[in-house]
Amino acid sequence: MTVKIGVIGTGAIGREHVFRLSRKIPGAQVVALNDVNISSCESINSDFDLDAKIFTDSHELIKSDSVDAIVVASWGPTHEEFVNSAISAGKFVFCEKPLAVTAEGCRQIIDAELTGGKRLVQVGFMRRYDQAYQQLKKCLQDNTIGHPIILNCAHRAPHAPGFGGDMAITDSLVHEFDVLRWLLDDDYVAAQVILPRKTSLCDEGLQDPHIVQLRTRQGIHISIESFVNAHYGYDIQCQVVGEKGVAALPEPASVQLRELGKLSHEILIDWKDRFVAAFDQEFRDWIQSIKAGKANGPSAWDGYVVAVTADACVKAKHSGQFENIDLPPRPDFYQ
Ligand code: NAD
Ligand code: ISE
Repeated sequence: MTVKIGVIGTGAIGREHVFRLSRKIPGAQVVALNDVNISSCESINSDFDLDAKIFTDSHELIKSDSVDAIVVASWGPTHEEFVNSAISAGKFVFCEKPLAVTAEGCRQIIDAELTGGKRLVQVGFMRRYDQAYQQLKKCLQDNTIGHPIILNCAHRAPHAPGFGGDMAITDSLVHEFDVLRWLLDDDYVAAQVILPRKTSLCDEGLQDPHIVQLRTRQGIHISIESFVNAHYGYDIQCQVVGEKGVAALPEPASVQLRELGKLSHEILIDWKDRFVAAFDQEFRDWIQSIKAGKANGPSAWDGYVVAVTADACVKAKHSGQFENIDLPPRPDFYQ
């Protein structure tokens, strides 16, 4: 069986996803494209030698009989509308983060899925599919370092063009918010944000870096440095301090060089290179789950928890205080 996919949003990541779905993922075929910028759909068809139907109306693409499942990779504020429309059409939908730009929007998507009685939504939290994070999780599950007590993490990017306001939290750190609760099998109860001296090497008026501190139900303390204009590279760190040892994400593989009086190895620059294998695996699993008839990746509930966490962090950034993260009980549907 081939899963016929319609992609909404063919900008930077939409284009990447079309490429991987049509060239790398068995059992998937991109049959439909939509973007407010029609020329980006046309260039995808010609660059990747596809014959996907170009829809000028996203909702027509979602309803089309020729489309089995939808990928939403348009701008964040449009996601909620398209995901709800896919649920109404009874179709599987993969939605890039954020699921919705407000926690209330995520909650309404959950309600729609619950009413339909079937899990249809997967959110694009691809770090769960990264081998390095999976190895770290296995180490914790095997109890190799005892109970985790403290996490020291960093999310550093070379530059953040177009980032304003609280986007370092709402656009980038959302990946940590998802992957760390998955890693620990835990949830957050409170957040505080510390604002160090600003780097001079970023747009005027932007606060960068931030230190986000999270406390979990189990009492684990998490500290995440978010530094999105760190210049030197794209560097994701996660170190777990346990009762009897320390476990950390392995560094991405790179040749170690001894030359000209130096010992060195490269640091990645682009998040796409760091997580390319994770994106591939995320879509392999998504296609398998569609064939099995039940979405099983990061769910609408996970998208909601991340939105609530991001809201608390933004509030904490402005208040300077610890802010509570209040979550309702998780519906059994998402267990
Ligand atoms: P982008 O601006 O390059 O592309 C977005 C595309 O959506 C554009 O081509 C735009 O024309 C189109 N679009 C906007 N409104 C639309 C509408 N109403 N209908 C149809 N098309 C519409 O942005 P991007 O970097 O590709 O990001 C897209 C989404 O993917 C964002 O939500 C972003 O947060 C997410 N993203 C996720 C990751 C990740 O690591 N998982 C990485 C990058 C981006
Ligand atoms: C980008 O939007 C992403 O989602 C990347 O994965 C992230 O690491 C990067 O910092 C964001 O800007």
